[in-house]
Amino acid sequence: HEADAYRTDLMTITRFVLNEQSKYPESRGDFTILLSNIVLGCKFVCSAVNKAGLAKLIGLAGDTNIQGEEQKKLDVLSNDVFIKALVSSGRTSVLVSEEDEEATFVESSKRGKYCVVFDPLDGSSNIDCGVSIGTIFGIYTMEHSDEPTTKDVLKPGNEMVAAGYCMYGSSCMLVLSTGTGVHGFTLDPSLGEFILTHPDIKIPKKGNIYSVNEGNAQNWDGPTTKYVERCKYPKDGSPAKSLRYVGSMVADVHRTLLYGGIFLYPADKKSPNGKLRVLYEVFPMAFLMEQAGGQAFTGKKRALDLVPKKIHERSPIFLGSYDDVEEIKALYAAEENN
Ligand code: P6P
Repeated sequence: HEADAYRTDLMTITRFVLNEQSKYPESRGDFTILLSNIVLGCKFVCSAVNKAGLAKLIGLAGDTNIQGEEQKKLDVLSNDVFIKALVSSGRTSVLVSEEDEEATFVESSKRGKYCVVFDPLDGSSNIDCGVSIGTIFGIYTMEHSDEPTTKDVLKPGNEMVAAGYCMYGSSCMLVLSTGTGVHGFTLDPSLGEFILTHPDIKIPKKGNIYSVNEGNAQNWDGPTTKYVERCKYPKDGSPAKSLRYVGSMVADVHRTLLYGGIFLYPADKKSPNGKLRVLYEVFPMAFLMEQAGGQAFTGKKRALDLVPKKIHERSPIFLGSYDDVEEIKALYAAEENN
């Protein structure tokens, strides 16, 4: 009987990915090296986020820290860490970050075959009130060895080879898919390792939670208005759904993935393309939802079939349990036919 305190079959994220990659004899470990650098970034951000409150207490935040350097905002700091880790991995060529207006093109001596799109600290406006925030990332491969351009990342989400997020909350959890299902890893701070705690996550086929910012209701279009109405006043005698909205995408999507239901950030009159960004919010979460048996819809098409024209382009998004998204697809289709 193994002592509960020390399990000996520790499946760390690195071992897990090595096992996955060993299925591809031609793989040279590049993806494993890329991922280990993303994991390093997540560990750094986790530690910095957990100290954020304290940093304010001991005066590290604000204008200068104890070294008298300009104390960077956490999202800028996180971005610097991810950019440096990804460039120095020697496995990337193009990087797109929510924090940087322009894409980063890696110098030729350090180029690799992957392109990474990411939001280093999504929901960072929530840090000061202790709400969970997260890093979101998606990975494309480079199909050529010419000079990299933004064309290497302005691709449909259905060409992504991997996607994931790391949620900095009561625990630090990294949820990842490399195209063979979705797996959750929890950081064990005593080991400094992400341990496989949620193998092969599948989203319930139908849920009883809807997640949307009701404050935008006056600007919604017909199908979204009808759908939310149905959640609150079901016609078929079923119980009304519960509303859960954190306002931090990683937290709302993580709950949806584990408990089921639907997350909506619809278009509205003020923002015809909604608010969430295609490359590093919509695509990675849509990739994960499909891999977990759910789906993701833009109001017009399957989210992963979108072809972005600009690296910070936005799109409306409806994602979550398969049956719940089917319902809103039917309402948009009905409007299309009118
Ligand atoms: P709203 C956070 O600012 C964010 O980018 C996502 O993490 C979150 O889902 C969304 O915006 C919340 O937007 O308009 O409801 O505050």
